[in-house]
Amino acid sequence: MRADGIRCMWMRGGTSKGGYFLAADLPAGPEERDAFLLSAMGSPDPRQIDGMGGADPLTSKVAVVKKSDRAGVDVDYLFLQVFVDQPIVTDAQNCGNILAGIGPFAIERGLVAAMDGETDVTIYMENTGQTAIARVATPGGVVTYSGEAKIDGVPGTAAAIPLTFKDTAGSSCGALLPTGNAVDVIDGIEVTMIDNGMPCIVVRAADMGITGDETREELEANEALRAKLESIRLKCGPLMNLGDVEKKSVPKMTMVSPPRNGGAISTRTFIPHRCHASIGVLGAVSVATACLLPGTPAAAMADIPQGSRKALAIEHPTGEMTVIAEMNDDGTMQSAGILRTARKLFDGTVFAA
Ligand code: NQM
Repeated sequence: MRADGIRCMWMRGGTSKGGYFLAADLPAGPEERDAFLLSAMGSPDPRQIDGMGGADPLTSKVAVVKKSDRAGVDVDYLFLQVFVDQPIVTDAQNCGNILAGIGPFAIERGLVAAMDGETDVTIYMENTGQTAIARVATPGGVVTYSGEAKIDGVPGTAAAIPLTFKDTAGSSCGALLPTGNAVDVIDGIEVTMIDNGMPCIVVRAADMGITGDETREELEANEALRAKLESIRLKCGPLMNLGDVEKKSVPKMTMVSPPRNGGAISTRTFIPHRCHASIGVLGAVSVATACLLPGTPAAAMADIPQGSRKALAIEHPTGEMTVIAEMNDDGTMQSAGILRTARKLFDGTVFAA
């Protein structure tokens, strides 16, 4: 391993946290790279005691960033999920929360020149081959992390980083509805297999034997629920064009129930083996999209605002995440916007054992 360590910035991106690297600083070969990242995070170990990871999939994440050669794109972003308790590093999913830190990181590392005021950073998401635009606060041409924006699941306030996604349908599954159906029946349960940026399986909470009011801890302690979710997930993986998903962190499992607090819908999400403390960004976009598809279990219980610009508050265990959906005339989603924040936590050198 490398006694000299690798340059890295640790950041909170949205409601997640992880290490942000320049691609050129990491070993080029995926095997050597992944071995380094596993060791740096302290995986596999449920406590990640010998590494930087926070013993939670939401804090065991990595971003690899480089200047882009693509027309109209500033940087390329590869997301890597480092499993906590298994020796797995996977690029099989994207992450919209870690995405929130990419704009500031790219400016801080000199990959993108900042404007005075705000700087738009166009980001190619290598995992799914799609682009997002992040707007970063840069007063005087310098990134600022402090501001008045509040996102549920993070204490305090910070500078707003609005993210906009277009054309995220079929990001990993090849189609918004990979089976061609808005509803399929798996293990006797009606499911919506959907991918508008994140492969998700949306089911009624009641069909899974829960109310949807449970805490993350209560749901994680429910072994019977977890077994039912995993059985459905393993059957859906190949149907969603994801192959065998036993060792993959997709598809995600979202259980929906009617909104409690004036939002569009209430959710509890497994990602896929731990329960999310809130909900993922692209996960929320995909669930919001299911709410807009007539005939789905989600649509039947969702409270959907009128108009071609819809604010859909996706309720989750620690509050809500609002998806701003711009609709096409035919009722499909043209683009999705989400407000996030990020914070630089440390900038230095991270070491493997
Ligand atoms: O769906 C967790 C997160 C995520 C993913 C997960 C995410 C997204 O909250 O875009 O942000 O579902 O693994 O970071």
